[in-house]
Amino acid sequence: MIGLEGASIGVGQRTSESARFREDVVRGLSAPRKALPPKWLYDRRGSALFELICEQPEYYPTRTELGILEGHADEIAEAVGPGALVFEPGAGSGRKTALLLAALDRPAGYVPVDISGEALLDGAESLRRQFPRLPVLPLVGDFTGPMALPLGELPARRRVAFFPGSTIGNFDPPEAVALLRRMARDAGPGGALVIGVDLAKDERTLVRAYDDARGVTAAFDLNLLTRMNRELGGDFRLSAFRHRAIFEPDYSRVEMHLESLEPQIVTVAGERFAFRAGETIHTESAYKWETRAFDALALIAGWRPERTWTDERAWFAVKLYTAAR
Ligand code: AVI
Repeated sequence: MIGLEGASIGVGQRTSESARFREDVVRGLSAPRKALPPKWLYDRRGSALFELICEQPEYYPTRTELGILEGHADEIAEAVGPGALVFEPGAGSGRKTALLLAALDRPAGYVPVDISGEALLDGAESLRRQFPRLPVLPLVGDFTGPMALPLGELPARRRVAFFPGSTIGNFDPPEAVALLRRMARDAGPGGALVIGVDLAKDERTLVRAYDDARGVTAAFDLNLLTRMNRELGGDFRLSAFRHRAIFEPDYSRVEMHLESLEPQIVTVAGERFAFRAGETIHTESAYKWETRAFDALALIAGWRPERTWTDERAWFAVKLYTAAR
């Protein structure tokens, strides 16, 4: 991780990033069930496509969470209390953050954390314009890895992790616990967590949300093949794969897959990988939680449930936790 005084990613970090991508691709495509970590979906085009997904009529989470934040911002702010330092792992477009920051009583500062330095700085700049008196201190780093944030140096009444968007749903439960535990450590004693959690609901709604009629999610998923072609010298033919969204009730999760439409051999990262017709690369899981089950998960990670705000259909929850010990 790099402090943002210099605000640029060094060559060393870029190199190790691409080495990690290569490693994940070789390992993931060599496995009996091919799979890749979802974080690689977010190159520049992937991130732009994700923003577009959020505007699709079928993709309810963004709109629903924004509605909850808008409707309950004052209550959330009151429960968080004055003088909070807000840190946001994987900071996104900033709209949700702005809603929270605007409602909070004299927040001590805002620390967005993201691996994409450029997007991070753009977001930070926009928030500085909206909140000229608020210290905004962006940090470049991969929040999915074991990094500790240097937050102790910043004085605050309370440190608050803000993790909206149901990004937690993209982690398998053991990884989710590890991530929440790191947030608890970063928040420290008396810290809080405000998190967006997408809730379990009917299969049709879920599958449509991850396979929209305009094909934006399909383009987002297939873009991973384009990325492997460009960055790892791959020869994936995009027309030989299709995007699929599948609901797995046993795991209460939607899975995104890239399905090979024919038997084929693909070369990428200097290695050859055979695909059977119908074989898939599992590119993302999105867990859909029951609110109580999520509370139990959070408790394992050191967070005590305090409050839950939801929409009228109970499709999405914004939850507040406090550090348990
Ligand atoms: C970022 N994350 C919470 C999104 C989700 O809903 O799981 C990513 C996404 N993938 C396809 N559509 C949206």
